[in-house]
Formats: sequence, structure tokens, C-alpha cells
Amino acid sequence: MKPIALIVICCLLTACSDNNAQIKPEEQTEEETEKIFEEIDGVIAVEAEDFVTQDSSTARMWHTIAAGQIPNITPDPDPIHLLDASGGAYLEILPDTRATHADPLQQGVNFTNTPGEIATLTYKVWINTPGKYYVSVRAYSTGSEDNGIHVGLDGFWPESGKRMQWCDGKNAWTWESKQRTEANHCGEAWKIYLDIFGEGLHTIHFSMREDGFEFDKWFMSLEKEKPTGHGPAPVVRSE
Ligand SMILES: [Ca+2]
Ligand SMILES: [Ca+2]
Ligand SMILES: [Ca+2]
Repeated sequence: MKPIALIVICCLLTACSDNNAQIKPEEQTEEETEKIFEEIDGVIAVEAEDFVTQDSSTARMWHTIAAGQIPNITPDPDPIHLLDASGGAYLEILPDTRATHADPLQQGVNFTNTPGEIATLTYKVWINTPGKYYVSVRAYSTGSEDNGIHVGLDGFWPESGKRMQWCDGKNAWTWESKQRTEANHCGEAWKIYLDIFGEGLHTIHFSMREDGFEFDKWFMSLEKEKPTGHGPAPVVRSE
């Protein structure tokens, strides 16, 4: 196939995958997407690919990457990183048009400091122990423009959920819980948290800060602790 034909096909695939509708994870059944993950003893872990819905995904969209499920979205300058992904799958927000600091920054397209503006994921969780939960995320960063994300709760985006940032652990799946601040652009530890009031059903949200972000799993704890390896196994609430 000639290069020009490949480009046309890639563009068509990109256009076809962009829409504003709520997107359910690919290759998951209705029953699976309704999973509610449960907090036990002050901790909860959830695979990124187990989101319930995705909204505001016109400019950029989270795509599930798994064996036999590689999205054909360009540009995406770095390779896939399925090796050592927890659950055998992860999400990547594509296309990734800003891979280096020299690439054009398009506010509201390939970057946003406004949480909930682009590609908002929602997860259902059951909280037995309300309190202040420190949030960690397992991410794979290969550059300086693919290492930011926002986290929110029950439709709100508190200041303590903005600008999660990774500087250490490049080119490997890395758990981190740091907030980018004026004082430290690489992030300050334990400033990313959610205050959860009331036991029962809640929603946790993640949305894009930088395109090309690769998102494997998230974790919350009442303690200041980060998982190692794949982290704890998610617990699905039984009816
Ligand atoms: Ca990539
Ligand atoms: Ca990027
Ligand atoms: Ca995963």
C-alpha cells in the first residue's frame, strides 16, 4: 500500500472514532461495564480499562490497548507498552500530537489545565470507610509531554485532584502520587487526594491533561502509600 493511502486510512479511522457520545469500553459486555469496585480496609484498586463511561472525547479519546486490540490512531510516536501492564491492558489518550516541548501546544486539544474538559472517564466505586483518600496512578511516560492527568469525584474536580505529574520512572510502568505546583513542576508528594464523605456509591473521574498519557491502573488509600508492581487486585462488589 502506498504511504498516501495509509495516511488517508489512518485519518478516516481517527475521524470515525471521534464523537461526543458516552463511550463504553471496547470489548466489554454490559454486565462487565456495570462493575462496582469496593473499598476494603481503606484501600481500593481499579484497572484503568474498567471505566464505565467516557465523555467529552471529541478532541482526544482514551483507547483500550490489549493483545489483539491495538488502535490505529496517528500520530502516536512511541511504541505500545503491553509488557507488564496490569490486567493485560491499559488506556492511552490519542492522537498524541505533542510528544516534545517543541511540538505546538494547542490549549483544549492536546493539553488542558481544566479538569473534565477533555476525555473524562468515570468509574463506579463503593466506599465503606469515608475519609481522605490519597490517589496513585500507574502510568508509562516516555517523554515530557505525556505525563499529566486530573482526578475528580462525584462530578467535581477539587484543587487536590488537579495536575497529577510524573517525572521519575521514565520508560517503565510507574506508580506516582504527586501534584505539579508552581514550586515544583515535577510535583509534590501527597497533595493528590479526594475527600470522600458518606459511605456508599461514588464515582471517580480521570481526565486528560496531556495527550499520549498511558494509564494502567489507579489506587486510593487512607494511608500515604503507593503500590508496587501491579498493585492490589481490584475487588468487585457482590450484590
Ligand atoms: Ca504513545
Ligand atoms: Ca503528548
Ligand atoms: Ca490495566
